[in-house]
Amino acid sequence: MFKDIRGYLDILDKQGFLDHVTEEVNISSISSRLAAQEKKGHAVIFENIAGYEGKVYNNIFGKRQFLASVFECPVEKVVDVFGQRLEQRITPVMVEDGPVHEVIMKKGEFDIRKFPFIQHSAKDAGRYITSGVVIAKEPETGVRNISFNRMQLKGPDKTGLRMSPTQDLEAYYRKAVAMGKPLEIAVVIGSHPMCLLAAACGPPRDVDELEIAGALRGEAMELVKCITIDMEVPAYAEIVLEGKLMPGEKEIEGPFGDFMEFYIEPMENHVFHIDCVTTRRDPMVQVISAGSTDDVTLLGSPREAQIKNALTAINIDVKAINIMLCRNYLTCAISVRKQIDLEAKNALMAAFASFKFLKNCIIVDHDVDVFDPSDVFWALSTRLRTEKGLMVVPNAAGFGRDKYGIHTTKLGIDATVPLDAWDEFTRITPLPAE
Ligand SMILES: Cc1cc2nc3c(=O)[nH]c(=O)nc-3n(C[C@H](O)[C@H](O)[C@H](O)COP(=O)(O)O)c2cc1C
Ligand SMILES: [Mn+2]
Repeated sequence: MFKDIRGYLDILDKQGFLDHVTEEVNISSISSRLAAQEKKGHAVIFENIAGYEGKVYNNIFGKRQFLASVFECPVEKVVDVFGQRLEQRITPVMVEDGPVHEVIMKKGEFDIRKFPFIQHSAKDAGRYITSGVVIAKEPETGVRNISFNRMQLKGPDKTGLRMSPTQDLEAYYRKAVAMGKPLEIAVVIGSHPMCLLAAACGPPRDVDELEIAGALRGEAMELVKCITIDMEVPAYAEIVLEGKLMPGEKEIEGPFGDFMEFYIEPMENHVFHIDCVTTRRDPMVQVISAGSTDDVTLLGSPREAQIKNALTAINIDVKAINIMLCRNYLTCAISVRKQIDLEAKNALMAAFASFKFLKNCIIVDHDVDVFDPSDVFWALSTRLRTEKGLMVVPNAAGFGRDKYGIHTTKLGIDATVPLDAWDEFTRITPLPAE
């Protein structure tokens, strides 16, 4: 497998899926250009940003088929390979040195604002680090955690940092505070795609997610020791910020446009103090807009694997699953080959049980293309028997930032054909060509 993000971008480039923007661009124009790029479905790299050091890349998961390059399997097999590898662990290996230490800058020698991190949405508080993978250690056991956390640029060596109360990182931080010490963290920018996926997948607490990154890659992550903190980071990353969160320190952060396409109000959040920055030569910065294909792929694709595993465990014959149907991971369409007439309801219960944030789930037959929203809506309008096919679960735990609150009502829809009625429900097909 490719070693780092550069190797991955090379693959996309060879496939004709990486657009190079070589003309000089203004940093404030990048956000709207990303939206256009997303429609096109190609990854993009901005190579010349006026007044800034380094390149910016985005849309690395621009098409679902890109995941086939990441997992080195046909696109329809990604969910299975992902599901199998999520169950495995490969312990990282320590290496003496790595490209991420080609440039080392101590406090006073760097200004993180010189990197081309962008402002993503019109009303955001400013420029943000959006692709930062935070590595932290459980203060007592030393078990590593990796997670995404947005960071608002606040100074040459300071950012705001948002962690939700349910994140493992927050639990580690609370423990450090109870022990009266700062929580050291390393923030990785320019990660291997498997490292990004491992950071987004949120397994049960106290699993070293770098072992999951290794398992997803099928080979151990190579790590180097940090310069100023007791932490290990991927040797082939683009940029690492080393520093700490001080006990009890909070400041206003935000507003910030999130993946549901609403703004999060300004709030008291943590502060990240940076002591050292290390980079490769000519480092590249990944930017991830909230609600973009990259964001939704990172959030959604591990959940597809997890939900499919849960359905397979109760013998539901899943043909395909798409949790990115509505540009987030709150609504899922699943096509199944039904074996028992009412088992779509069991499939719905398993799906809701296996992923708490899931708000709506639609089960369709195997001949419906869950990757084509119009086909899913076709099934709703032709095969759903509304009086029988709805399953409403009032007031279950859902996604915390749902505008209607964390207790949401879940809607399950069985839009499948009664097993004994296939003769009437078989779709027309074109006359085969001679
Ligand atoms: C691009 C991106 C940005 C994210 N930003 C945040 C964030 O700012 N705060 C947060 O709590 N979770 C954020 N998440 C979700 C966490 O990464 C995710 O919940 C992760 O599983 C948490 O891991 P942990 O529970 O092991 O700490 C983000 C996810 C993605 C893909
Ligand atoms: Mn974790």
